[in-house]
Amino acid sequence: MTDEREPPDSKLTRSKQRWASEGKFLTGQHAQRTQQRLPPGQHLVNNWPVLDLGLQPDIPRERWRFDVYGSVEQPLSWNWTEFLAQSQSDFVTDIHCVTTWSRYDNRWQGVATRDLLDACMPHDQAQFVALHSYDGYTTNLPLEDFAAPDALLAHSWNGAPLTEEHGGPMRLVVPHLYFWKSAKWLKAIEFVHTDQLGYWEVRGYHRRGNPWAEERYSVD
Ligand SMILES: Nc1nc2c(c(=O)[nH]1)N[C@H]1C(S)=C(S)[C@@H](COP(=O)(O)O)O[C@H]1N2
Ligand SMILES: [Mo]
Repeated sequence: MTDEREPPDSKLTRSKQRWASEGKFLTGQHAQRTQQRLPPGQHLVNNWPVLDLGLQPDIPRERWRFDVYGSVEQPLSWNWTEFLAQSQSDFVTDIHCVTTWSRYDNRWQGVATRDLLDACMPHDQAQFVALHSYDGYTTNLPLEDFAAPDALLAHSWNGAPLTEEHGGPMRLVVPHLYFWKSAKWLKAIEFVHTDQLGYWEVRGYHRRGNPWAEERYSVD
C-alpha cells in the first residue's frame, strides 16, 4: 500500500520492528476466547496507553471526510454530519495491544461495520479491506474480521468524544484482534480482492493478529 505521507521512524517503532524478528512476548500458548478473557502473554492495565507512529494529525470536524471505495456496489464519501446521521451503535469491548497490555470494558459509540457494509455493499470477490489513515498509517483485515458483530467506526469512548491522541475524530475498533488493526484517524476504507499488507504487516507483524492464538508476528 502506498500513502502520501511517510510516517516518522521513532525509537518505539524501531523496537517494535526488532521484537517481530526476535519473537518477543511469545508464550507459545493457545486459548479460546470464549473460555479465557485475557489472551496469553497479556497483562491488564487501568490506564489507556497511547501508541502510534508519533504523528498525531489534527483534523477539524468541519474538514473531516471519510471515503469507502474499491470493490463495492456503492462507494461512499461522508462528511462529519453525514457520518453522525448513520445508524448508531454502542458496544462495550476489551482492548488487546500486541505490546502486551490489555484494557477491559471500553464503551464505544459509532457506526457498526455491519451497517457500513449494508450501505456500501461489497462485491463477492472483496475478501479483504485496506485501511488508510490521516497520519499515513495503513493496516489490512480479512472482510470476515472487519464484519465482526462488535466492530465499529467509533467517535466516542466512555461517553465523551474520542480524543485526538486516541484517534479522534474517528477510529476503527475491531475488539477481537490486536489493537494495531484498529486504525486511528481513519480516512478511507478500500475493499480489495487480495490481501495488501499494511504498515506493521510489512514490518514482521501478522496479517490477521488473533490475540488468543498469539498471532503477533508474521510466519511467512
Ligand atoms: N492511524 C494509526 N492508527 C493506529 C496506529 C498508528 O500509528 N496510526 N497505531 C496502532 C497501534 S500499534 C495501536 S496499539 C493502537 C493504539 O491505540 P491507542 O493509542 O488509542 O491506545 O492504535 C493502532 N492504530
Ligand atoms: Mo500496538
